[in-house]
Amino acid sequence: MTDASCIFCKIIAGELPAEMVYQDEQVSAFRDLHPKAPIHILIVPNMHIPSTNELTSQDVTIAGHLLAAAPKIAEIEGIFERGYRLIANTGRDGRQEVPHLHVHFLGGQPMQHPLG
Ligand code: DGP
Repeated sequence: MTDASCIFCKIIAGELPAEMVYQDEQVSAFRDLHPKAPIHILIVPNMHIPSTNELTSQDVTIAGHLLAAAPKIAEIEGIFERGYRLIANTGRDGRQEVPHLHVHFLGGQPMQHPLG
C-alpha cells in the first residue's frame, strides 16, 4: 500500500523530514515545502493512491477522511472561523507534480476567488 519511490510515502513513514501538523490512521498532513500562503498544508492519504483519478467507490471512506481532516487542521492552526481553501490538482492539465493524492489546505490570508 506504499510506493518505495514516492516522496510523500517516505514523509508519511518518517523516512523524509516534514513538519507534520496532523496524523491519524488514515491521513497525514504536513507543511508544503514551497508555501503559497501563510498556512499551506498538504493532506494526504497514508495509503499510496496516485491521484483522484484512481479513487473508486471502494475509497469513499479515505476520500471522506481527507476532507474531514480539514476542520481539525483549521482548529490546530487557529483559522476555523476565518476559513481556508482546499485544492486537489490532478494530472497534467491540473498541474499535479507529486503523484500521491493530496489536498492543498491554504489559509491565513484572504484568497482571490479562483474563478475570477
Ligand atoms: P501539486 O502541484 O498539486 O502536485 O503540489 C505538490 C506540492 O508538494 C507542491 O506545492 C510542493 C510540495 N512538495 C514537493 N516536494 C515536497 C517535499 O519533499 N516535502 C514537502 N513538505 N512538500 C513537497
